[in-house]
Amino acid sequence: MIVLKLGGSVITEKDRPETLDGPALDRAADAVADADEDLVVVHGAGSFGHHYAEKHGTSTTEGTHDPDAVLDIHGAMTTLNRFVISRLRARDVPALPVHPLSAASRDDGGRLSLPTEQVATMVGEGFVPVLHGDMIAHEDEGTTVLSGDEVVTRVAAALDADRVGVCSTVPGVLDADGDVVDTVEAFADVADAVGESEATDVSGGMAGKVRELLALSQPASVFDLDGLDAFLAGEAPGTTIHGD
Ligand code: IP8
Repeated sequence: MIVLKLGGSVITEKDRPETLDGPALDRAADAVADADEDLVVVHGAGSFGHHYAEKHGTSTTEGTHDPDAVLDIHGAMTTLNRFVISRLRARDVPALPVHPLSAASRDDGGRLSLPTEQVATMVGEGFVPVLHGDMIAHEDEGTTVLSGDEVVTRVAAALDADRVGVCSTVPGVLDADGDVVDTVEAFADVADAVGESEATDVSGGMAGKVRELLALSQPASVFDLDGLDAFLAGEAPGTTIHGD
């Protein structure tokens, strides 16, 4: 089973609020429709979630108790989720939505609880669950942002995924010269090179992604849309991140 993240910056116009990158989403949906293995898809926020999260001053650690803020961000994410599902359904992919706000939470130490039994059962029944970054309840903070990368690592670990793929706007983790790093085994390998994401991103850009993926026991690949078909065919395009 593969857990595939479609980066929010890939499937949306990241600098234009709530704007889909339709051709990019079509390419991703074509690749998913051609995949032979069981899949769980997770998508990021791009311009649907990050602008609202920034507007309301919330992030993975800064909370909000304002229900309208939560509804703005969650509403934008469920809109994007509907777009993703409908493009997958148009290609006969048996995609079903799973919204983390309804089930996940963090305790006062920031530890995440994300039930995954329904995701496992959906996969077992032949569906392709489609989860996303979201707002979730957070003890003493109200609500905070749950990044798609956190969803990826939790689902991959809980369902014992064989491989994890992160489809990004860059062809892999880039070193200081802009070249793709083949393999990352420790954050220190790339700490100097992975800065913050340029566009609005409240959940840590490439640095956050690498940290999340290093925590996995499964190998994870970071690649761009050009690498997606190869990844789904069993190859390891871009950067491979091996945790311990
Ligand atoms: O794009 C962020 O998810 P990401 C989710 O995977 C929200 O970092 C709601 C901003």
